[in-house]
Amino acid sequence: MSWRSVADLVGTDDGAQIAILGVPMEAGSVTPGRCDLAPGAIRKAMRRFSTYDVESRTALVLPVRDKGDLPVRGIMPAAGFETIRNAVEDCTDGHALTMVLGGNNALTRPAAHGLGLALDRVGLITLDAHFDLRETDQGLLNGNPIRALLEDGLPGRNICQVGLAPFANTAKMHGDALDAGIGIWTIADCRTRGIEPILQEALARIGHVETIMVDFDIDVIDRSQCPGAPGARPGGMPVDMFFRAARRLAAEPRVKLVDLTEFDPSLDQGDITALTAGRWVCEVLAGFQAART
Ligand SMILES: [Mn+2]
Repeated sequence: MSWRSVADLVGTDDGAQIAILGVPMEAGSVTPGRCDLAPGAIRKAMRRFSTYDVESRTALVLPVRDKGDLPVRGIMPAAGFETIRNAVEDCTDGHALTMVLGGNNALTRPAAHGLGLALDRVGLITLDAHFDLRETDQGLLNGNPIRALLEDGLPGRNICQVGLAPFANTAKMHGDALDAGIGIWTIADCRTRGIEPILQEALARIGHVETIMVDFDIDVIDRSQCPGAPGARPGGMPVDMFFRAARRLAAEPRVKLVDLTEFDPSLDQGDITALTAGRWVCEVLAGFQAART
């Protein structure tokens, strides 16, 4: 007898509480690669997970609406803005939780706008090794979505950044983040204190916002556990901590939108990163189901 896989939850039911949307954007990456292959690789990996979680003794049962992939391959982030914003808005209008499968991290800016709210009512939590605060004078890239959102009017005090890595950012970016009022937790903070109290603190810090987006840039994960992310480095977040963060954040009622970015299947080894991304889907579904149904 074959088991029921997480891919079997996915279908065309418009009444589903959860939607997934593929955003295969690759253009505008500081290091060129093939992030556009990730939505397909993640959907394929989902077939390799059972719906049953032996640890919580529960099975995933909620249907998931697959909204397909957007035609953004080869399109620069500035040109793809409306396509992504509009499609994400269509998802967040009709579903309690939308999961965006990237694509590079440039998609986070248009996706945040897809919540359809004034940005002062939106909170953003990033799990990322980087501030993503590169200047925008050379155009929109995967290295500057947070800078672009600040420039769009997202208040810095509505942003929390978790998992920042040493020797992967600049003093200027750090100073700008502090000046903007962004909440900052380094990877050492995560290791020393554990991820749960940090996420509690982050959620409390943005207690004033109505809706939250979480950007999961998989380059936050330790490189040995995430070879398919060009920006991942040794000393990053242990992958089990990443999974616990996904489950906890998906359980938060204000979280309506999550993305997974920077997975480049062409760099993967032994399907490590594909299976990590697939497990991320499982954890998000588990967190949502446990707390919000
Ligand atoms: Mn990033």
